Amino acid sequence: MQLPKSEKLFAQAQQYIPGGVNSPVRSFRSVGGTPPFIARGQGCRVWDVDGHEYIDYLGSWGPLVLGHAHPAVVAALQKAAADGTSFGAPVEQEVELARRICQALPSVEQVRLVNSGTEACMSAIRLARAFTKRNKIIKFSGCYHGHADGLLVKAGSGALTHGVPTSAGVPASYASETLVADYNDLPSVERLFAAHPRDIAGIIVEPVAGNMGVVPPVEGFLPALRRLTSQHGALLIFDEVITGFRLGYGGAQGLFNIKPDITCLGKIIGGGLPVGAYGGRADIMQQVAPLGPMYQAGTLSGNPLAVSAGLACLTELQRPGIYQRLESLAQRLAVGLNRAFAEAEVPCTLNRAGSMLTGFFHPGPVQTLAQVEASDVARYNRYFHAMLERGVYLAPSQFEAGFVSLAHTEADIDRTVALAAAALQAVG
Ligand code: KE4
Repeated sequence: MQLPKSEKLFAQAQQYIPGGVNSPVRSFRSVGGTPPFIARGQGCRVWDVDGHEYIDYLGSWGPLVLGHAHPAVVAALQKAAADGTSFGAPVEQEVELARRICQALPSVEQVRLVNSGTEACMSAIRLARAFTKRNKIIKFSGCYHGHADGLLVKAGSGALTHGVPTSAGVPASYASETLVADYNDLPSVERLFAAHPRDIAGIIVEPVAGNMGVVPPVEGFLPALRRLTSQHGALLIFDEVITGFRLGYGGAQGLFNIKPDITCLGKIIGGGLPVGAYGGRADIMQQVAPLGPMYQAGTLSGNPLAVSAGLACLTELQRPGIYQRLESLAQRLAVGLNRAFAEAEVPCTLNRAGSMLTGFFHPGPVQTLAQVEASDVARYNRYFHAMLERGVYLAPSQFEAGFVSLAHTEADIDRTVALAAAALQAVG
């Protein structure tokens, strides 16, 4: 596929920006090739600077559940911008967004708005430590909670002792307070609690993993985490940056009927603008400055521009039948793709939770990171490019989630399925 303008821009970008991107996953390093520079989006489509049109299943990694440039979001932004974008002072809109979040998530009695999912998760961990006065945190390999130092950690050799950094620049001492368990593997969590019965402040978990590709929790996994944390005086932190308002208006916690102690949000609550949030039980949130001793702050937190986009998005998501529509479109896509993979006799396991999905080039099942890592990445990468050349933009990594939006139609889904069949024929 000819991308002359994108190639020129990418070369220029690499002069001024590390790797030419402001976030590594956009670099196409996982799938190879030059990332198309996007000129504009409208509904479920984006166009690159060379004029190629794509049906978009990336959706900016999750925020764009309404699709691109939704009229209600654009109007809200135009109105807010005309009145000033940020004051560093309380504004009415941030109260309304906080109220909507608390109304949507019964486990969240108070919430603090921040500017990214990273900030939300970083702050939630600090809060769990402040509330419990303990230091250790359990995370799961394959789950991602942003790039705060203590979260860029993998299991160390002594898996029961402490984690080791996965990034340069993270001191071993920072990683040492993070313990790493295996997703969907309850014994790996029980062993950590047995080894550290009174040191664990909390567990942070993606209730449906999206950052190793989509891996839903196996039956009983989340209730067991709820039981274990309660038994040991630790807090359960649901990282719903992806799943919040994606899997339903009540998020994954509503779908699975689990009440976490702290919830992290991002992506959809900003409607495509930078907004994150963390919230939970009132007695826990009392720790947060200026009420309590746990400090967290942000110049642009709750700014009227970003919050107005988030409010417009949540208003649309409260319309009757919205999530049934989303489910119907996503199911149509899953059925179609499974049929295309079967007809092409390509071993592929399509994991889906609502409108987030990943096709693993793996015979299945895919319920653990080890199984994810056994996927045929080279085949995924060939399929990715074959789809891109046919005008379908998938997640540029086998280990990321794709998303259906409310802007996709049955015709878009059916076209995607037909193109997938052609792509599979082409790449084998
Ligand atoms: P941000 O700081 O990127 O807003 O959010 C971090 C984060 C936290 N928790 C979960 C479950 C997340 O998925 C993320 C961010 N997700 C990645 C994609 N898997 C964002 C894309 C990127 O890094 O550019």
